[in-house]
Amino acid sequence: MSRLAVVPGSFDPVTLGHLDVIERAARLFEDVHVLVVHNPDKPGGLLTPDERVAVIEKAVAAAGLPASVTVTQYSAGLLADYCAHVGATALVKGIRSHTDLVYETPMAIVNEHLAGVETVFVLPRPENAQVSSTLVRQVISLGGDVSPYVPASVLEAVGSR
Ligand code: COD
Repeated sequence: MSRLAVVPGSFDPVTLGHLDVIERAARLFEDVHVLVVHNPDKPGGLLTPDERVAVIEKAVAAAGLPASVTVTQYSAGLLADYCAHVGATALVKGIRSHTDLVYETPMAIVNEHLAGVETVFVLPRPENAQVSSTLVRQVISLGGDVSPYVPASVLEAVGSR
C-alpha cells in the first residue's frame, strides 16, 4: 500500500519555504496532498482559497514535482478528519524555528490521538527558513519586490490584479 502524506497550510500565498517542504514530502512519500486549509486565526487574505490552489498547482508543476503531488482545499472541519478520510499516514510540517515547534507540537499530539496520524517535521534549506506568508503579504502591501521569496505563479497572480 502506498503511503500518503498531507502537507497542510494557509498558503496565503505559497512561498519558496512551503515549496521546500512540499518537495521534501514528495521525496519521503509516494503520494502527497497539499491541503489549503482555512485557518480561522488568520482572517482576511491576499488570495482566495481557489486562487491559492491554482497558484500552488502551477508552482508544483514548474518545480517538476511528480503527478502524485496534488493540491486541494478543505474547510469542513478538523484536519484529523481529513487525514482519516483519505487514509493519510502522516502530516508533513515545516519547522523554521523553535517557535514553530512550540506551536506545532500540541497539534501533532492531538492529531495523532484523533486520527492516528503521525506528524513529520522537516527543516527547510537555510535560505528558505526565514520566509513567511505574513512577511510576503506585508512587502506586497507596501509595494516591494517579493520575487526572491515566492514562486513565479504568485507574482503572476498578484500582478494580474
Ligand atoms: N520553511 C519551512 N516551513 C514553513 C515555512 C518556511 N519558510 N513557512 C511556513 N512553513 C510551514 C509552517 O510551519 C506550517 O507547518 C506550514 O508551513 C503552513 O504554514 P502557513 O503559514 O501557510 O499555515 P498556518 O501556520 O496558518 O497553518 C494552517 C494549518 C491549518 C496547517 C494549521 O493551523 C493546522 O494544522 N491547524 C489544525 C486545525 C485543526 O484541525 N485543529 C484541531 C486540533 S489540532
